Amino acid sequence: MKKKQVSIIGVPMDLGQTRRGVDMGPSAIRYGGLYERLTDLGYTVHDKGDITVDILENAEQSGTSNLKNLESVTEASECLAKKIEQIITDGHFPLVLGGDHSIALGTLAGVAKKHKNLGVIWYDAHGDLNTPDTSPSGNIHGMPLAASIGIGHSALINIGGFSPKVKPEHVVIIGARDLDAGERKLIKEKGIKVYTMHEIDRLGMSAVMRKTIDYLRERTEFVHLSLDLDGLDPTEAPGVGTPVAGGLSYRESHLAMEMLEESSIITSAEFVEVNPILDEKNKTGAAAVALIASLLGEKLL
Ligand code: B3U
Ligand code: MN
Ligand code: MN
Repeated sequence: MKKKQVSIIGVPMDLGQTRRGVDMGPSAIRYGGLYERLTDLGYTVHDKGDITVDILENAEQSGTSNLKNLESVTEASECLAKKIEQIITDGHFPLVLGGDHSIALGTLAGVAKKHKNLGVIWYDAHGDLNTPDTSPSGNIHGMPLAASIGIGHSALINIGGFSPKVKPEHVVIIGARDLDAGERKLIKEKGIKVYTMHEIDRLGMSAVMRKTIDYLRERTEFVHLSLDLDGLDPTEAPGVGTPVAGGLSYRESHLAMEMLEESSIITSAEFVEVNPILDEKNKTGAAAVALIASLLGEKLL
C-alpha cells in the first residue's frame, strides 16, 4: 500500500506583528515531537525545513504605507507560495508551521493556485480581516484573511500574481472573540460565516463543526485549515502574542480536529502564532503537535 505523504514547511516569521519569538514557532512545534507523531500514524514525512525570512534588524521599511515590514513579509510569502505549489504538485499534504499569521498570505496563494474552488476554516480569536485603513496596529498578521478575499493593500492581495484566493462565502471563522469595528463591517458586507464564542457556547462545538463541514462540503472541493493557537484559551495555549480570554478549550479543539479528520475535507493546513518565549515549557508547541496529530488521524482508542 502506498503511504500517505505529508510535507512540512516552517516559516520563521515574526515581522507581521511586534512580539519577538514567534519566529521560533516552527522549532517549538518540531521539538514537541511532530515528526515521530506523524510517522507513528503511518505517514511518510518530508520535512522541507524552513524558508528564509528577514530578521527584524534587516527588514526594509519603505515608509510608503503604515504596514510594518511590508517588503519582507511579501517576499517571504512569494517564496512560501511557490513551495506550497510544489508540495501539492508532488501529491503531498502541505503542513505549514508558523510563524505569525501573516504567513497565511503565502500559504493560501500557493494552495489556491492549485486548488480551485477552495474553502477556508479560520480557527482564531481574531478575524484577521483588517485592511491598512481599518487596522489599529499596522500589523500584517491582522490582515491575511481580508487580503486573501481580495481586500487590502495591493502588495498583499496580489501575492502569487492573482486575486482573490478564496471567496468570502467560502470562509468559516471559528472561535472569534476580538473583532475590530472594520472587521465586523466587512463580515456583514461580505456575508462571511462566523461562529463566535457566543455561538459555540450556545450550540456546542460538535454542532458548530457539523454545520461548518456541511457548509463547506456543499460549496467547495478543497478546504484549507488555518489554525491560530490563540483561538485556544490562554490557560491552555499561553505561548501566543495576543492572548484573548474566554477561548476554545483543548478538548473542544481536539473534537474539532477529529471531526475534520472524519469528514476528510481538509486538504492543507497551517498552525500559527506559537511563541516559545511567551510559552510555559512548550505547552503551546505541544498543543499544536497534539492537534495536528488529531487532524491527521490519531485516535484515542
Ligand atoms: N485585530 C488586531 C489584533 C490582532 C489580530 N490578530 C492578532 N491580533 N493576533 C490587529 O492588530 O489587527
Ligand atoms: Mn490569526
Ligand atoms: Mn489570533
